Amino acid sequence: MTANEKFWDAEITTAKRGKIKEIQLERLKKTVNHCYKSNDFYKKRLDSAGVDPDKINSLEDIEKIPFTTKDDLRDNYPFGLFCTPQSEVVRVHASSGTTGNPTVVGYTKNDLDMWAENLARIMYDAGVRKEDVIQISHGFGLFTGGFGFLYAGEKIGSLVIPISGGVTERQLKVMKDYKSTVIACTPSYCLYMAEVAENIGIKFEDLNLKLGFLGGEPWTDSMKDEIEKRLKMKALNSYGLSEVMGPGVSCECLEQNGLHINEDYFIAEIINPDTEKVLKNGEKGELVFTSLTKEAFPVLRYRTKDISYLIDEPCACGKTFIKMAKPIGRSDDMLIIRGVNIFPSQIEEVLMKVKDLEPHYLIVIDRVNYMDKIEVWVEVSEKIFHEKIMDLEFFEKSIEDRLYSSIGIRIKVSLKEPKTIERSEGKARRVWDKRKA
Ligand code: DLL
Repeated sequence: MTANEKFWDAEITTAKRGKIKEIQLERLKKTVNHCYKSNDFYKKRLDSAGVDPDKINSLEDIEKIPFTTKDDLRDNYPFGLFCTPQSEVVRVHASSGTTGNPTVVGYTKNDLDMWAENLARIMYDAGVRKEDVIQISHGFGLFTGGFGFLYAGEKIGSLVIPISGGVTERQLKVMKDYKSTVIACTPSYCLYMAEVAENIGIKFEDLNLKLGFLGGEPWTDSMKDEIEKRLKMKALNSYGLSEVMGPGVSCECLEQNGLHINEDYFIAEIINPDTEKVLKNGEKGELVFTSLTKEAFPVLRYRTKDISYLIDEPCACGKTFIKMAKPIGRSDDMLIIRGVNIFPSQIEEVLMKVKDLEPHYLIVIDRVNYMDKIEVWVEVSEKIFHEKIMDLEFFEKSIEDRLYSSIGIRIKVSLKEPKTIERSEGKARRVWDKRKA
C-alpha cells in the first residue's frame, strides 16, 4: 500500500469492480472456513443449514449462509462467539446492555490494525493529513467511537487529542488553543458545542475546524446543513457498529452523497426484514454485514437492524466502493402510530427546516384511552420566546400542518422554552416512550 496525494490506498479504493469482487470472494471463503473450524456455534449453524464452507464458489453463495443476530451474541455472552483462543484476543468492546446482556466483541492485534487501516483510509481520502489536529470527542471506554478514531489518526500521523465527550467549555478551549482542524463526535454533540460556544463567546469562524466525522446515531441532511453552518466545517457522515468493527465500516467522501463501504473488509447486503429476502441495489431494507478479515470476532451476515439502501453508481470522488444511503434509523426505533410507520429522523427532517426552531427536540409517545398519542417537544429560539414576537399557538399549528403533509398523521407540537430539552454529549435520546415506563 502506498498513499498518493489523493488516496491512502488507490490500488484498492479505485479498483475495478471485478477486482473488488475477486478479493471479496477469496476472503469470504476464508472467513466462513475460519468460523466453521474455530467456533461451535457457527459450526452448528452452518451444518444445520447444509452449508459446506469448502463449497462457497461465488459471492451469491453468501445467501445460503444463515443470518447472525444480536440475540445470538447475547445467547453466547460474553465470549462464546470468539473465533480465536482468548490468549490471542487483546481487546474487548461492548454495548451498554440496557436491554439484556451486553454484546461483547473482541479484537486480535491484527484486528486492531485492520480497524486503524479502515478508518485511516477513510479520513485520509477526505483530506486528513499528518499536519492535522484531530479532536476526538467520542467516548473512550467500552464504546468503540473514541479508540477507533485514535488509532486511525495516529496511523495517519496526525496529532490526536483524545479528549472524550463532555466538559464542553473545556472542549472548546482546547479546540481553540490547540487549533483542532478535525473533530470526531456525534452530530447531536456538535450542536450542543455550537450552543455552548455561543454562550461563552467563542466564534467558530475564528477557530480552525474544517472537517467533522460525525456518527454513532442517525441524523438528517437538514441537521448536516445546520452543523455546517454553525461550526463552519464540512460534516461527513461516519457509520459503524461494534459488532462489525466500530466506526470505519463506511463513511461519506467529500461528495457527501452516500457512505462508501470499505468493501475489501465487509460485504453489505440489504434484506427485507420480514421475509429475509435479499433486495436489489436501491431498494430500502435492513443492512446486513459479513466481515472479511476479522480474526477474533468475525460476523457472518450480521443483521444490523439499520435501515438503508445500497447505491451502486460511479462517484465523482473516484472511489469505486459501493455506497450506502445514510441510515434513517433502526427498525426497532421505528414508531408505529395509528398504523403509520415513522422514523424519528422523518420528524427531524421537517423540524429542522422550520425557521425560529432550535435543533433540540424530543418525541413523546403515550397511550391515552387505549389510543397511541404522539407529541413532539421542540425548542423555539430565544428571540421569539422572550420577545414574544409570535403567536406561539399559531406557530405550533403551522408546524403540525407541515408534519402532517410530510408524514401523513397529526403529531401534536409543543413548543418549549430555549435550553429546556436535555442535551447530549454522546448519542442523543430522541424518543421518550411513556408506554414503556
Ligand atoms: O456507534 C460506532 C460508531 C462510533 C460509529 C462513532 C460512528 C461513529 P455502536 O455503539 O455499536 O457503535 O452503535 C451502532 O449506532 O447500528 C446504528 O444504529 C447507529 N449508528 C452508528 N453510526 C450511525 C450513522 C457505534 N452514521 C449503532 N447513522 C448502529 C445512523 C448510526 N446510525
